[in-house]
Amino acid sequence: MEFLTFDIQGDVAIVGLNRPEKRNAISDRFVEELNDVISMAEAGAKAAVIHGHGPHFCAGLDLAEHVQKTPFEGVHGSRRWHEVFARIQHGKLPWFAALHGAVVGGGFELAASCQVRVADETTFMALPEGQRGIFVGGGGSVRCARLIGVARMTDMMLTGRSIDAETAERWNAVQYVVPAGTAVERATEMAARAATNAEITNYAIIHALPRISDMAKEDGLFVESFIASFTATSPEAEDRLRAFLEKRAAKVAAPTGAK
Ligand code: 1HE
Repeated sequence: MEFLTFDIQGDVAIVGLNRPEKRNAISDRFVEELNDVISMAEAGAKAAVIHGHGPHFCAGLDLAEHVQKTPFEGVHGSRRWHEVFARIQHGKLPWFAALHGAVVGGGFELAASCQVRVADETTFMALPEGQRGIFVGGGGSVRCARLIGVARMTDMMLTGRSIDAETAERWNAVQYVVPAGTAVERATEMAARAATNAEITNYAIIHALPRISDMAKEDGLFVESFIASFTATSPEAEDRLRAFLEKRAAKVAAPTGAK
């Protein structure tokens, strides 16, 4: 592989963006390779971590490639990002993004496709499209806006403002802030834990929650009942519920104090 690394640790696929000399900028071929790696992860793992090699997570769109496109090629290019990132957001696996350094433009869009974002303290996030004379095209107007809200995204795009990890957490752009250099380790621990969940429940979490949040309240509640019943009557749920009642399953633990 030219742009990515792939490894499996237990049930967790570890995907590394590996174009550090260009700060992991995403070209068309990079997107195609990511698509292939998603298939590899789905075939061999129950959860996945995505991180960046080198000093940054990802500098977004490969700007050198972008300037050579016709308008229509640009539309197809953006739609391809949508297709591939949708395989992360609504695929078979929960994805944990381990962030450090720049998480910029398309890098933020990629991180926003994952279900959980773990940022180390060096992380900064920005949407510099306004400065470059372009617009988000990797799903940001939907995914980033739903995470941080339209007003904050508008501010980031108009002013070119860059936010640090603490602000990103306050704004809901990431769920965890961890010490520098530990994001991959923490994300991998969480992914390994998620991999032990019932597969059908993980699938329901990934697919149902974002869809239900887009629905009207009554529709969401109606859909929830079907998913709740479908999961609870699966053989796996019966085994797990029996294990709890027979005191063979772990209890819920109080938080340990670690953030
Ligand atoms: C790149 C790219 C890139 C770096 N496309 N080549 N993204 C941006 O507007 C972000 C542009 N990048 C930066 O602001 C900085 O590179 C970083 C803050 C991310 C990192 O800074 P630094 O000092 O560590 O690295 P550098 O020296 O700026 O970059 C190293 C090399 O990577 C350099 O090339 P070189 O030939 O001089 O070694 C840079 O030109 C190159 N490089 N970023 C191409 N993005 C689907 S729509 C999504 C829309 C967007 O993503 S817009 C945001 C684009």
